[in-house]
Amino acid sequence: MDWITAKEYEDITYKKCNGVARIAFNRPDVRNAFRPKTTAELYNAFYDAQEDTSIGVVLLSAEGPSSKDGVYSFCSGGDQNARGHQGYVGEDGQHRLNILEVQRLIRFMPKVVIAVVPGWAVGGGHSLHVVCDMTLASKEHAIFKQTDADVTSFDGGYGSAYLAKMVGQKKAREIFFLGRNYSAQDAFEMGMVNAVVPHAELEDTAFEWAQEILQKSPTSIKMLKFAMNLTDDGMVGQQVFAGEATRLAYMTEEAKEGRNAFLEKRKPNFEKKWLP
Ligand code: S0N
Repeated sequence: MDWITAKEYEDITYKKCNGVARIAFNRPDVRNAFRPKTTAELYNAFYDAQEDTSIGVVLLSAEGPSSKDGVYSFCSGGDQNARGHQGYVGEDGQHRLNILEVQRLIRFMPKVVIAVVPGWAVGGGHSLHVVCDMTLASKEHAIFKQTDADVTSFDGGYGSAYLAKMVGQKKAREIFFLGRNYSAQDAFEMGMVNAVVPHAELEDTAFEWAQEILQKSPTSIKMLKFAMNLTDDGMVGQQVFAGEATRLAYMTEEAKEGRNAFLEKRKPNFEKKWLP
């Protein structure tokens, strides 16, 4: 794979190759915790990947291991050093909760996002893997854990309620109420990991999965993602799905006639085809 750096950042790396974008946490010495700078960079990179028509799949991964102790991590959630009284404090002194904006972008972007988990996925880092469309995990090093109730910094949205839809109510409550460690195999058996992969093959496997998806019809993939989101996302899910239905309608002769008739100040002449 010949990854090309798409943009230089401080807290993440961002590369592209053959229809795939790879966005990776790059603070391995703090288990890839995110601070406001990290979330701003993530949002910027995800938005770029969404807008780039050559990109069909995004991998959310992590650099590592830690230079201090050789431990691998995906993400350990919000950086507790940056945490103030109302959120996470950035260089501008403002308190923000902007990881939720990143979650929404992952959730609503019309492309598949795969979490590639090489090590610890903890707290808000666990929630990020939950919100991704699929998860691949390192057999040797991935550990899934929810510490939200230990540090009073909890995700009551996708991270918990959507997780419960994924693994079932009892298991989700166990994950949050006990805060135990779960291996990649445990997570696979619960249904929150798609595949357990030998560590050395993790990134290649993620790239291969992406290449398989890229062979499919982009419209089908997008509509299927939005359809599967819809029932859990309420009116916003309907809005996202319906927006794409409108786009498809724009492509019909009927829609062209409706627009042209308005611009030409005449009555539309729809060919009356009330298809069954
Ligand atoms: C990941 C854990 C389990 C790893 O344990 P291990 O291997 O024993 O390593 P440590 O020695 O603990 O850590 C190594 C070094 O990394 C630093 N570090 C680790 N995690 C963090 C972190 N999250 N923030 C800051 N630093 C971190 C350690 O301090 C240590 O540094 P040194 O070497 O200098 O001693 C373990 O590390 C762990 O439990 N980490 C904390 C996990 C955690 O509690 N995360 C926060 C959970 N909450 C959220 O993420 C909230 C999410 C969120 O942002 C949100 C969600 C919904 C709505 C709003 C929000 C919002 O607030 O925005």
